[in-house]
Amino acid sequence: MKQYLDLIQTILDTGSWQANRTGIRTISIPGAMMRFDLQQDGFPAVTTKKLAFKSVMGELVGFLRATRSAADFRALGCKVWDQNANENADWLANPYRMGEDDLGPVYGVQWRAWPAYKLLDAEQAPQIADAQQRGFRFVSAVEDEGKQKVLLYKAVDQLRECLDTIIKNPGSRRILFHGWNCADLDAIALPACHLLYQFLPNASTREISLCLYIRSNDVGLGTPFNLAEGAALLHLVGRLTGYTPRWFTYFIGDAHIYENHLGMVKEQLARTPFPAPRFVMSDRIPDYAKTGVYAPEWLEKIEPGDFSLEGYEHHAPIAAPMAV
Ligand code: THF
Repeated sequence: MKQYLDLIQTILDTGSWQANRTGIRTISIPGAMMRFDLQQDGFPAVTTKKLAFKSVMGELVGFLRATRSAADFRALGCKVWDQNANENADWLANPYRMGEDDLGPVYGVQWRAWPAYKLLDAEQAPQIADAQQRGFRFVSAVEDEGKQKVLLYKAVDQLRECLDTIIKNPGSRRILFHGWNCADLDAIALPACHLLYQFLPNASTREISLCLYIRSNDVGLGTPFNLAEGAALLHLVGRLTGYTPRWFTYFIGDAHIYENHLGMVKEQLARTPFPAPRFVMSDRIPDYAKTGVYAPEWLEKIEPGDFSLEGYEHHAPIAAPMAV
């Protein structure tokens, strides 16, 4: 995958060194972009080292199931959350941490069950009725700053709502889900890195694209995972809604390489990339384009083994430590 190697080279050539929360310095550039045509270019799996594909798909399935425990990620074949759950001193001391392996309401919780509250004036009956009609449930009557209010709550399944909109209103430019919940930043092991996913279906071409924004990306370890996850998610959403996955555009805010990953990335620059593999999804996932059956429950039913790579040629694995 040439774009990944170009990104590494650009960071090494033009980046600046900086300290950060982990104690391991990074060289970084502010702002980077990669764009893949999934029809022409194949699947964006790194080939200049071995991508831990099973682990990546385990993580994606964990997100889709709103997982908040490193133990649940492990059960899905993904160990990359263990250190963030159990080795970060700030998180270990955080009162919101619910014991061993807990991560708090990370990624999937926000994707599938974003906690939404409304504190409405008790006299505004039409507003209360409208909220209830949209799925908010009454929690309690409260007095706030001398006024009578009602508190309503809803867990918003942002991802499901994206799929519904792709089906019903593909021209919408609002088909997105967000992982950055300001109100929960104090209660999680790690604020979301990949945080904004926007789907762009086109009902004329029957193609669907994805723009992903990542505020901070560990180019040595995180980027290969997040690239594969975004592309796999676009394939899955396309299958469930009847669109062919097309453009995957990947934006990074702080694109960085940790000092102790320099050997790994330089070794990759010395290797010649192989042609991209093909991404294959199990036939048991209903194809909306063929069956006309809308089955969004597959967002939860999917298993890591439903995803595989065909013709994945790669260089030898390179191990590197994750900065905590
Ligand atoms: N913290 C840091 N420092 N970097 C990250 O990329 C990162 N993440 C997630 C949360 N915190 C982070 C965790 N994602 C690996 C891969 C993804 C991670 C964390 C670690 C990793 O070690 N990969 C190895 C082994 C994989 C395996 O065998 O399972 C690899 O070779 O790819 C960014 O989302």
